[in-house]
Amino acid sequence: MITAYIGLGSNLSDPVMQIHQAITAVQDIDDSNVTCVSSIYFSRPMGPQDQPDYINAVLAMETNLSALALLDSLQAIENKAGRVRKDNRWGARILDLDILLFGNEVINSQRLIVPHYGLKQREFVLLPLAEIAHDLILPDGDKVLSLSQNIDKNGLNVYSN
Ligand code: ROI
Repeated sequence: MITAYIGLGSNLSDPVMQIHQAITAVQDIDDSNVTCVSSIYFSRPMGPQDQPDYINAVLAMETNLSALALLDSLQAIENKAGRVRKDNRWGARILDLDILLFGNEVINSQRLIVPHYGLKQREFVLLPLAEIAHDLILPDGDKVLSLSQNIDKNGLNVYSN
C-alpha cells in the first residue's frame, strides 16, 4: 500500500456540498482506504480574482492502485460532479481533485506531475496537509510543517457555518 495525499477544491455549485460528496466518492474508490480528512477550509482564489472564493481540503488515503489508475478514478469523480474541461486553467471549477503526493514517488509524465507543482506555493494545500500530516517530509527533503508555517495565509480559515 502507498499513502497518497489528495487536494480537493471547489468554487462553484455549492462548494461545501461538492467537497463532502467528493470525500464520499473517494472513499468508494477500489483497492483504497481514506485514512484521514482535514478540516474544510475557506480560501481566496489564487489566480484571477473575478471568481468566487474556494472551499479546500486535503485527505490521506492508502491505495494499491498505480498513480495513473488513481488519477483515472479521481477524474471520473470530477466528471461526474459536472466538471467541464475547457480552457480555464486558472478559472472557476466545480471540483478539482489533485494528487499532491504519491508515497515518496517523483512522477513527471505527460498526464501527471507529482509532487503537485503548486504544492509549496499554495496555502490552501500546505495548511490542510500539515493539519493531517504533521511530520510529512516531501521527496526533496522539505518539511510540510515548516513550509506551512512560513507561507502567507492569505485569509485561509477553517470553514464553519
Ligand atoms: N485558489 C484556491 N484558493 N483554491 C483552489 O483550489 C484553487 N484552484 C485552482 C486555482 C485557479 C489555481 N486557484 C485556486 O485551480
